[in-house]
Amino acid sequence: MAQVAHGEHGLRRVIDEDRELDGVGEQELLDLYRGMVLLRTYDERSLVYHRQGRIGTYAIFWNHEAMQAGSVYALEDDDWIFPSYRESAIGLLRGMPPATVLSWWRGHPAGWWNPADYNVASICVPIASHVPHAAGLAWGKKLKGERACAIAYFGDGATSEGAFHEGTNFAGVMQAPLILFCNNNQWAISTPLSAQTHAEALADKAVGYGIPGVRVDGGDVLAVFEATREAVERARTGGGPTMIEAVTYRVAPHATADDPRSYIDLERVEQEKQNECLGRYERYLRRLGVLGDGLETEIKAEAADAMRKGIADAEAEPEPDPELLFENAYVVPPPNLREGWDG
Ligand SMILES: Cc1ncc(C[n+]2csc(CCOP(=O)(O)OP(=O)(O)O)c2C)c(N)n1
Ligand SMILES: [Mg+2]
Repeated sequence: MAQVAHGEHGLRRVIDEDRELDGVGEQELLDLYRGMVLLRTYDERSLVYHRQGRIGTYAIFWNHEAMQAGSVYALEDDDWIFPSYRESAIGLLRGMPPATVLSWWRGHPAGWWNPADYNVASICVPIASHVPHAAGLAWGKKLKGERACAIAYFGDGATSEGAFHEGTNFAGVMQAPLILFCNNNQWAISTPLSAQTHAEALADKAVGYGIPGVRVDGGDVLAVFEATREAVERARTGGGPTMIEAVTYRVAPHATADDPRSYIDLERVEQEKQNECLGRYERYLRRLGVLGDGLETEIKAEAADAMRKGIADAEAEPEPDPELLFENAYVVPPPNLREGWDG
């Protein structure tokens, strides 16, 4: 395993360097591709479903698929995933039905899965608050002598939150088998990275906690996979946590409720779109002769079918009982709530 230097600033790349990875043959390359296409299809269809009023506000992750699929592909099924809202559909890579995630965005209780069914924790909306949870779970795995590790996903903005620092410090001190995966898309809603931090690189924050920090090109699915595979190996062999900063650029609005035209550089967005992660990977696979028109069409049709079924299943869910809202909120419901409800 390559030794990762503390504070490595250059972005690791595989696709643009036309490198091939050990242990990654045609089958593995295509499995990764299927995962990316599934995520991309989920994302693009979700935007349409939102516009049609079939799901609520939705956090778009277009051009984040390489970070999500590349890192999950380096895990085993026993390893735990802690997603933020940006990785809402990451469970699909573990066999979660699209209807479950769509139900989450519909605010329907069918969207709350049992985390132990997939080793995927609940989607976290309060920024960085899942980092200490992930550190605790990873430490627990170590205490029990289990092989599994955990990965927590968060954004560049999350690195300014106390919970990120507490969780990262804790993981470092306990040498918990944790991967801290930062999707640095350079925006936190309308706050640019330059207003977020004066640090040269977000990966440098790990160094202060005695943790290796690695920077990768977040649009290069194989570079993400390689960096995560090394971090997993480190975690499993008692080497403790690793922070991965995957650098990319947000080319979509923060969410469907956002209009970035008032703050973003639209020329830069257009430029970044030209090199978006799925197209970049497709060109690589074509260069290798692994992907052709027929297979691409087939894989995309499969994903589109899965989404059609997903939205149909989500919409077929019976209306939830409004009492559920209060079911887990109070041990003893206040009398005035009961009166208001009944009357
Ligand atoms: C604790 C907390 N504060 C504020 C918010 C409101 N909020 C939602 S998304 C967001 C920006 C987060 O940006 P970043 O961490 O870069 O993640 P990205 O959305 O870019 O993936 C903010 C401030 C929140 N959800 N939680
Ligand atoms: Mg961000």
